[in-house]
Amino acid sequence: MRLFVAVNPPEPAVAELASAVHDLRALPGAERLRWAERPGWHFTLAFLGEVDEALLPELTERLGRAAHRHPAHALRLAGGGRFGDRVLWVGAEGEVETLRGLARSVIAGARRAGVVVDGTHSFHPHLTLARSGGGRVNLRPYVAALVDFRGREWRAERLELVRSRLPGGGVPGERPRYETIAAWELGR
Ligand code: 2AM
Repeated sequence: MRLFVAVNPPEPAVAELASAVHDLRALPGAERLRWAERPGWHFTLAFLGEVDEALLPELTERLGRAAHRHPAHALRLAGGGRFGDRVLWVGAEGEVETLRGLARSVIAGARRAGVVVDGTHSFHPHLTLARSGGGRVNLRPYVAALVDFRGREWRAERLELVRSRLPGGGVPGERPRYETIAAWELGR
């Protein structure tokens, strides 16, 4: 099964972001972007890819330990950026170092459980808002529109192991479905 490990912002922070995204969607070219669906907005700490179900018991054990070792921490959604012209994201401010440490433990734990985790990219906390489909869209105006976005503070308290089911029917524009299959309170 296809898995990733994430932290999800709580509803009040999501609602503020939704209002900023509503404005972004009025910018030129917005209809050509694939917008991530609001219920799935998350910070990916590690993308695990296809994981053999046999590894799940050890993986969940190790992720639970990683969650235990890092405290709940204060974050806010703030600013924006892009990965080339492919991905538009909103960033995080606050106790980001704690989130980074958690991501490192998650990756190390997953590896010890036998999962092959791509380690070529350094962890860059971001919540993906939109991806460019085939059509090239200049993302700079979107990033500029997010510069002043600074949401309320919230506490990252939960680590989640999420299953991603890719759309099967080949329906253009269909999004993956996310399902949390295990979760742990941080620092407990
Ligand atoms: P992204 O937000 O930067 O696109 C579920 O697909 C999550 O895992 C997404 O948030 C995605 O990050 C992340 N991810 C990281 N590497 C990925 C990959 N190779 N394929 C799909 N998703 C990946």
